[in-house]
Amino acid sequence: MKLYNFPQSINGRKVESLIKHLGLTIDRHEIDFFGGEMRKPEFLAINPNAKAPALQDGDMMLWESQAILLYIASLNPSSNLLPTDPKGRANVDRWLFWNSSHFEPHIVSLCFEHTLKQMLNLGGPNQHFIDAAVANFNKAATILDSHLKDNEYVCGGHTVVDYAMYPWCDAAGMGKISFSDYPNIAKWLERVHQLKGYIPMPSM
Ligand SMILES: N[C@@H](CCC(=O)N[C@@H](CS)C(=O)NCC(=O)O)C(=O)O
Repeated sequence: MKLYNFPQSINGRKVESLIKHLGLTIDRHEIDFFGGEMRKPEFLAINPNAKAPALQDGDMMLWESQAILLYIASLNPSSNLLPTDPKGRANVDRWLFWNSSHFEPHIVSLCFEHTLKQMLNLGGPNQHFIDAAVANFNKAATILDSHLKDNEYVCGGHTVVDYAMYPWCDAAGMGKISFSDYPNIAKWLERVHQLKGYIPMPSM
């Protein structure tokens, strides 16, 4: 197995966390992000989306960080990070789909508008996008905060979902948002920071 990633990739940290948690030794290719490697045909053959992370396992090229999490966890069932009973698995899928549809994109938009755009010389923040993303972030964070009031981790016990969700939550400051109004999310994040697979934010 070979992981294609670059150190600043927040989505890549989801996968790196699971690999660290499981203590797996895998091959790695560090992508030259700033040198434009992801736009080259060789990388587009691995991930046509020109994004990291991507995983190669034999003849399979797998992209989308959460799909990679599910794949690696399913190869390591003894880790108990991916329930095998249908209801437990449906619960994991539900929160992963919710994360990628209703939660993470708003954090990503705010990080992009406030920080990443300037870093990549793509112009200044767009207030219209910011207002919409803040409203949507607050709506989703209210739901997650209420859920975490009675759950130690997102799916009760620790699962791949915690590794899928924490890296963008850690990046919230780049999007000028915080979890100070969401104490149960803040406490969950503190718990995740104690887990074996936790990897702190690199400098950007
Ligand atoms: N939904 C994808 C998002 C991947 C993604 O956006 N990765 C970022 C790094 S965190 C990237 O490669 N961005 C480069 C670009 O968009 O040019 C996933 O979860 O893997």
